[in-house]
Amino acid sequence: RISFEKYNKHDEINAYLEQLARDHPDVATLENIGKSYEGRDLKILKISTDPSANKPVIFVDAGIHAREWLAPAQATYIINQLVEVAENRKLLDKVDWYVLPVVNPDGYEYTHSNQRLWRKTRSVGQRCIGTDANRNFGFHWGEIGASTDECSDTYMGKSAFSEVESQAVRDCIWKYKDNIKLYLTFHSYGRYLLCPWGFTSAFPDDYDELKALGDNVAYTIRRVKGTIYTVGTSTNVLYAAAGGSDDWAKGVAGVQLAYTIELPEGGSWGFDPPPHQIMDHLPETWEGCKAYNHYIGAKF
Ligand code: 0X9
Ligand code: ZN
Repeated sequence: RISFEKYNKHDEINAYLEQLARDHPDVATLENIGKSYEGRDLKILKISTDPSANKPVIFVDAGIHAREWLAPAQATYIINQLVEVAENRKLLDKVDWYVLPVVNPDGYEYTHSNQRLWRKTRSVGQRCIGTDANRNFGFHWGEIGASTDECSDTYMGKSAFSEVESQAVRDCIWKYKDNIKLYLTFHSYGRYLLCPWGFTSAFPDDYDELKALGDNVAYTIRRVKGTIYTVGTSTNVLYAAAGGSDDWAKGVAGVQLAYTIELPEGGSWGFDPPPHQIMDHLPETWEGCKAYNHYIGAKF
């Protein structure tokens, strides 16, 4: 059984996915989408009551940044709710969910064993280790808010998609791009619902829809216990940073609706709500996910 009273290691999360695929083959299927730099399996759980029905897909990933521990916990909780809670099965009538809980397992494990605030991948460079995988996607790569210094926490990488982890996310989204209608990538912290673009202050031409949906989700979350999210484009409400997965999903793969969700802060550094506070956060965000689910089910 998975626990949300602690932060699970990568192998515990993957073991949970394996167990769900074994115990619930009617809704949960595992797909290996590659390996991390250090050789850890990147596993995506496909949640569908009828894979042949070509339903719209909500694609979720988390943990692209190693230290943002609440994000993999949130993704795992979404899986738990969709697969193990009977009353939530109805959410799958019109929608499939694909969830990759830990994009960057090497970094995630490193934050458990060595350095709590590590952010990047663990690929070995000339002088320093790691690339910021969320500066490594190939859309306006390196144009703004990314570093060419290998040792920087926001290092963009030696080329677009230099990292096997960003390649794996790219290839998986590309493979299912005709069905993916919504891309959610979980980060922390700051309580933001960010939509493209992150590489320019210009607004996408369908910004009104992105903003209205984001506002609806933020309102849904706020109703739970008052947590307030800010909604807007990355550049306009946070900062400009090119090479993010959200911009690539929308700008290249054509996933119209894409959001980076910055979960709430906690603990000493913002990235580390103590274990007993994890469950203060996950259920309210899940309510927001249900609002997304409803929108996608109604629209497509
Ligand atoms: O800087 C980031 O990658 C994200 N914030 S974080 O504090 N989790 O590092 C925001 C990414 C927003 N999206 C783009 N800039 N494309
Ligand atoms: Zn992040």
